Amino acid sequence: MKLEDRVAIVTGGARGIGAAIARKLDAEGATVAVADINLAGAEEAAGGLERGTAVEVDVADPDSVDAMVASVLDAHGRVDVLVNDAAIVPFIPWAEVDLGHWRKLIDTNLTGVYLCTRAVWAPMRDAGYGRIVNIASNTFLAGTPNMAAYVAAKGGVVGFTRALATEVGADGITVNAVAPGLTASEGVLESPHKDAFDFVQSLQAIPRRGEPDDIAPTVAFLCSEEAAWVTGQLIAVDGGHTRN
Ligand code: 4PL
Repeated sequence: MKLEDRVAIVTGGARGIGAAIARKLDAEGATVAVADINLAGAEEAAGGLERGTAVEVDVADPDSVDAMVASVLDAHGRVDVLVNDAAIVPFIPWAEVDLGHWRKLIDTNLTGVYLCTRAVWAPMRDAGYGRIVNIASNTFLAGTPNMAAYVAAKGGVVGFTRALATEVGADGITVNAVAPGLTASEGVLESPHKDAFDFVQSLQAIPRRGEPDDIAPTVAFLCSEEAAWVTGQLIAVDGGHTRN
């Protein structure tokens, strides 16, 4: 298997795309720490895995993030893989965006990626090995409406991915981003985004609904040793909705 003896953290792993990623990394042999602000959800998701553990984290809170990574290092002795999936997915017309919303989205969706990455970086550098995969969004490529702060944060995630990759490549650490399109996660299905599936399907090369399990294999590849020569990249995984 691709990830035997590897320890992975998946933020936002309690449900949706993060949970699908946690299942796939587990199936490939990794020990997966399911890290989520919803501890009960993380425990349920981890309970369905071969080697899953649950840990609570608010990715926007530096102390919470540092404690989460410390607990994973304490339990497993290493962190080989970080998947930054945790994010808020809003549906809010531009006219209703205020500074509070803007700051909250940037704090969670962009600063959260920075904080989690910062917390795993030193152990990865010391080990001379690491795989960081940031879950961006094809909304950054498409300019999707009703989520301006989200799209801005995801654009920031792509920029951070490119810049960090350059600085940590010599330490054996790769940093990549995956851009899912509209995906039938629990969060999307309980939001107004669920009404966009027909329209988005009409733009895709492959005319069906994207599912969380459609995203996970590309993430798992980037988390594997075999992806050693791929870094700083953004890969859209969206049925051909966008191209970059
Ligand atoms: C195309 O990342 O990529 C809606 C909601 N539509 O969160 C997303 C598209 C949404 C998306 C996304």
